[in-house]
Amino acid sequence: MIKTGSRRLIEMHGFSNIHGYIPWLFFLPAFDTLYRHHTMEDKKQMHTIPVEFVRGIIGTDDIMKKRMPQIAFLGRSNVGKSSVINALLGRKNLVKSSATPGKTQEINFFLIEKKYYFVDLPGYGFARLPNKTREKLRKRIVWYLSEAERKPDFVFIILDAVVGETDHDRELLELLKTERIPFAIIVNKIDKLKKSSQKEHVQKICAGIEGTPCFPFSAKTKEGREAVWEEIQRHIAV
Ligand SMILES: Nc1nc2c(ncn2[C@@H]2O[C@H](COP(=O)(O)OP(=O)(O)OP(=O)(O)O)[C@@H](O)[C@H]2O)c(=O)[nH]1
Ligand SMILES: [Mg+2]
Repeated sequence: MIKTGSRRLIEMHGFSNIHGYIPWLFFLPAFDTLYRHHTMEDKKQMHTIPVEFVRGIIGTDDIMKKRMPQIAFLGRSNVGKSSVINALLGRKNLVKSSATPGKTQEINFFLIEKKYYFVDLPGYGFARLPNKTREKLRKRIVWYLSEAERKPDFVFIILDAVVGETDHDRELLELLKTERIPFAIIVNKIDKLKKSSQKEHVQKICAGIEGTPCFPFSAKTKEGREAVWEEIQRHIAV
């Protein structure tokens, strides 16, 4: 029965001739890409990207031996690193965010789709944090970027759209360049800017960090989510 059916199909489409397969073979990767893109979009829309909090670390840990890509989120304290991760994953409180700077103190690993990690880091350089806490967090970040067994595969540096780039950000950019870690900028909290001058303002911030992909974003309104996801897709290669 099946044989008859498939044979008829073969005859109808001329597939019995081996040359008939060749043009179709060229289309297959394109179909595959389209299909994968489509399902990823659907998952984001439905907030069903599988996420699992693995653990928070403060130094050497077995998780660094895993071969899965790490996408890290870095930035000044209170800039919205944890909120950006929540917005990207379509969750409200997966990652704890807070109006009090210094909320995230450990290096938190989230396993996404069982294939790659989002890494939420503590913030740096918040003047109102006690010196001791600031120094401890700074050391933790430097360890992760330059001394750990494995470096992040890609880093998003998050800037505050109202504040722009600070000396602390510049210091971090230099470190990333020295360590040859690829990075992009997310300009977060654009909802706080006046609509009329938003574009110009963000462009000015981005222009200061020439040659680096730069994404306007709002964790509050979720604006910019798609563009950031497209960038992530380029670096997870799974
Ligand atoms: N208006 C607005 N507020 C935001 C946005 N993103 C974050 N926030 C607020 O900024 C504050 C800090 O957010 P977090 O996500 O905790 O910031 P963080 O960078 O993880 O902070 P630390 O863990 O302390 O370094 C919270 O009160 C958030 O609600 C945004 O896009 N727009
Ligand atoms: Mg945080």
